[in-house]
Amino acid sequence: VGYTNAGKSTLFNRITTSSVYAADQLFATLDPTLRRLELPDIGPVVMADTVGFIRHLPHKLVEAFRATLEETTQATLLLHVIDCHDSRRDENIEQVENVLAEIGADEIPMLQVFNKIDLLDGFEPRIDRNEEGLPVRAWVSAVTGEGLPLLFDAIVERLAEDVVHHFVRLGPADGKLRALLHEAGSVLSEEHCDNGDQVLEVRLQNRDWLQLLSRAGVREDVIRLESRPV
Ligand SMILES: Nc1nc2c(ncn2[C@@H]2O[C@H](COP(=O)(O)OP(=O)(O)OP(=O)(O)O)[C@@H](O)[C@H]2O)c(=O)[nH]1
Ligand SMILES: [Mg+2]
Repeated sequence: VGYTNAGKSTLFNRITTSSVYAADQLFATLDPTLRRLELPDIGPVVMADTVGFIRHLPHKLVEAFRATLEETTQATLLLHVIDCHDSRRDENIEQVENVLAEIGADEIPMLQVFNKIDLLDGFEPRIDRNEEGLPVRAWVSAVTGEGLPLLFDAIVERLAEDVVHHFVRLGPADGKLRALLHEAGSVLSEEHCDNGDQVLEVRLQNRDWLQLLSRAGVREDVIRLESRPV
């Protein structure tokens, strides 16, 4: 997300098609604004490019954009792309944060991306962290590529916060959950038990895990194993 002209699409294309990452990551295009990528220790994720926000978005327009922006509210991590060279940088940040609040996306974890550092004199790419040591801001240039490896690591670090790794025992009635987990690319291994049950090793974002359980109508305490089966 970000103010219009901040460099969101440039960054999106750069990250998702860069030969550096493409070499050992698997990218598949789903839609021009959606790309699937495989992140180390995280698994498959979908990255989305969004429409730019503008100042004084009329309330009617906010309504019209609501469907598009719903994608934003479904995100696990928002990258707020900011043109750090723009004289209205701080107003733009505030404006975007206001729109995020308006669409109910202000509680979603966010990483600020201060883009266009090539336009600042002698500025080195870097990551700023909060008191807990979490990356909260990346200084990069989508055009020159400076800082993008740091940003990539910061994204992985922020997503890893919320990843769960479970072993689940599925019986014949749990076919729907099994299918959903496979569809999400979350199954690391599958073992067949003597009684016909299966033990699946899964890894995914906690919020996706809870959502899949709910879609399948399965209670977590019934299927989740407390420890790795031996
Ligand atoms: N100098 C410089 N220019 C950049 C950088 N990133 C993007 N731009 C330029 O900024 C302009 C806007 O880039 P886009 O990627 O289209 O911006 P956007 O945020 O997707 O814009 P909207 O989709 O309209 O919201 C283009 O002219 C880019 O070439 C950067 O790191 N440095
Ligand atoms: Mg764009």
